[in-house]
Amino acid sequence: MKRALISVFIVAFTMLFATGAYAGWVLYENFDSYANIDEMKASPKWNISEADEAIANFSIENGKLKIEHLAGYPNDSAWAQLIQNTGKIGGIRVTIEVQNWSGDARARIGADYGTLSDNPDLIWYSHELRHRWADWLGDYTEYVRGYLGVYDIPTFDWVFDLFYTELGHGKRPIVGVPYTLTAMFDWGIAHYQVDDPDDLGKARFKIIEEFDKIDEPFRGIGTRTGDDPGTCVVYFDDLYVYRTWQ
Ligand SMILES: [Ca+2]
Repeated sequence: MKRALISVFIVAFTMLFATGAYAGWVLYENFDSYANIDEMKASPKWNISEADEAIANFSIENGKLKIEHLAGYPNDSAWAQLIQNTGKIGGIRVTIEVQNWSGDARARIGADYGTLSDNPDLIWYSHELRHRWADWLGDYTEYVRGYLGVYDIPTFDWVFDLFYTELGHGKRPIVGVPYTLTAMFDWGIAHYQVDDPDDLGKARFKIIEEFDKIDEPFRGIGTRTGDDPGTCVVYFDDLYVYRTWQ
């Protein structure tokens, strides 16, 4: 009986690897091969639009992607969008280092989680480093923020929140320290985790709403400022993606 069971496993694993099916973390980009941003933009892995370049300067510096969010663009996002087989990207892990920031500023991972099943409203996922004014503190504060919420399609107006978390609020400085953020958005779970510079913990949310996947969902890394228009200079490096089953 045991022997038969082992044989079944051997056959199953052989089929698995013979078909090339694979799930797990793989390096998507380390930015080391690009001499400049034009080479990165020519890669089949990335899209940086003219609209993104209007509000932020993108460049390659020391094997990292540098994004400088310019002053005077409140509530605007600048993205480097992953475009290679995005339907099979169930997670993104990337190291983000903030050189400086002011006002309401964020450096983040963003993704379409899916759409609600009873209407086309979008479930939006983000995991980010954040700098903002805190009334309770009478000063600016910075922290890691995880968010999941529903937005109307086609207006992209906010409809309701699904989940919000803050990891390590005020425990560590952020400027000048590389943070490795793990974002996962598959299997009906929204997962947020910080491993470096310290284990700042993790948070998970189980989506109970019925939802559908999107064929070519948005996956990106980038910057944003809010109502209190800020600026930021941020480096991204060593980006891994979680490839789901083929
Ligand atoms: Ca690099």
